[in-house]
Amino acid sequence: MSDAKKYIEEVYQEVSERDSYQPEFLQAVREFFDSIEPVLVLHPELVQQNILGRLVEPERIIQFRVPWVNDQGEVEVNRAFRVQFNSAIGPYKGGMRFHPTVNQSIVKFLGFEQIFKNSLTGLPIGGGKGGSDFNPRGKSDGEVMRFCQSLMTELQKYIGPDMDVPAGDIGVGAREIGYLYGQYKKLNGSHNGVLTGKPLLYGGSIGRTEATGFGLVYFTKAMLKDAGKTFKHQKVIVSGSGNVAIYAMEKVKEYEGTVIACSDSDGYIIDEAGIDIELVKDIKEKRRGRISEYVAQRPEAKYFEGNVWNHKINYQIALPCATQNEIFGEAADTIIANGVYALAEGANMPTDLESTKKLQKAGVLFGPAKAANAGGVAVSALEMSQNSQRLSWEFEEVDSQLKTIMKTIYRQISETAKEYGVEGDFAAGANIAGFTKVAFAMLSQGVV
Ligand code: NDP
Ligand code: 2IT
Repeated sequence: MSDAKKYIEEVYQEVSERDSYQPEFLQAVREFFDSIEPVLVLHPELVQQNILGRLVEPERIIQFRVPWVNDQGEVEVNRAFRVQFNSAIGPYKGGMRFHPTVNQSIVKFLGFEQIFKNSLTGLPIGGGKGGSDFNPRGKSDGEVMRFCQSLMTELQKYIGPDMDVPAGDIGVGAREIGYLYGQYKKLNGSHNGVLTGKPLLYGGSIGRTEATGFGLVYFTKAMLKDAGKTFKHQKVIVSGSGNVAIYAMEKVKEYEGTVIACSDSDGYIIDEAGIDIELVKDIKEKRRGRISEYVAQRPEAKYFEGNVWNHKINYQIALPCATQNEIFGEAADTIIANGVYALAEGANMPTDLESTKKLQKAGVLFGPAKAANAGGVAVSALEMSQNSQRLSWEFEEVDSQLKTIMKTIYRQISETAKEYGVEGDFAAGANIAGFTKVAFAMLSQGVV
């Protein structure tokens, strides 16, 4: 075992004892640690300065109470977090997630991966993430507003346009960002770029809503091109039917692929004629309904309960865009048997470790989340630039920068993989390329 490998295992042992109750966080650390040995072999100073030991410990975690009054006049209490993971290359940047499963392990895995994703964008943003176990499902606009106001009353003490800039994630879209921003402004008396994903009326960037989904497809297109393939006439399954999924589907359609399925947390629809994206938008964005409602208006489509990745049907490209570990157990075997040759992660960590290995071993082109879904945060950083300039760019400007960023990320991770002797392993390429920049920034700033 090399000294570098020994060091990696020592740090992993330490973190797995210290955070033994945080399985998702440990999963993200394990996946990352498994690729970076060659960097540490080349640069023993990173070992000597204990960069990994410092990386796995967030600079700061804030946990707080969010009390609010529901429509029945009862007082409810939720728990919220902001993890300010690493600010070596810029202010903390990352989304807020509202979902009943949110806990410290979830925000730490997301914040940890965000460090390297943000580094890959080439823009000056550090890694952060936050969220709450608040469940927006079935809540009225008034309840969501009161919850957001209470959350921001506390969070505003710890964020700022040059310090920490939250955005959306699962359960947090334009409505929630609007309420959060309104409360921040009321308490601070100033308009500034403290949140991204704002409505266009006051500082939002055109193209941010579409950015993660579009960016995912731009990334995938670059990955396919290298393999001599395109989206044209390919059948695609997208999981989820939220922000990322909807705009991924839209771009796949523009590139002449056919999306034959999408899902939500209850089940999925198969529509072999091609998903009617406007109908999905109407159900999920406008009515906040369930994907099962789709078949009432498209009788040729079928609804199934369960996980779309276990469905047996022939298709070529998989774009998981729902949540962590949605691809587990037998799902990877089914995906491979279905004829899939490319999978790119729109969600964060949607593929568990074992499934990732299975897919890569079977020769499936694998686009890791840190690279493939970086388009959202990249356009968030462009929103920060526009806010600082007090300008709004046109859609074409934002979209063309997004395209360039996604193509550059693909090139960077594929070249890095080649350079480090793991050609075609884009997950390793993303980890190494994302890590190198952060590690040397930390090194140059001393022990802080
Ligand atoms: P949304 O809240 O808009 O949509 C989430 C979708 O995923 C919904 O269809 C939801 O179904 C489904 N989903 C959520 N949780 C689960 C679960 N436990 N099991 C099965 N399905 C689930 O979120 P986004 O589209 O913004 O986020 C989707 C993924 O993309 C997340 O992993 C997020 O971290 C990641 N991401 C998001 C970015 C962004 O800019 N928004 C940027 C980069 C990554 P239901 O309606 O039933 O809850
Ligand atoms: O996971 C992610 O990159 C996001 N949810 C977007 C973060 C952001 O700051 O736009």
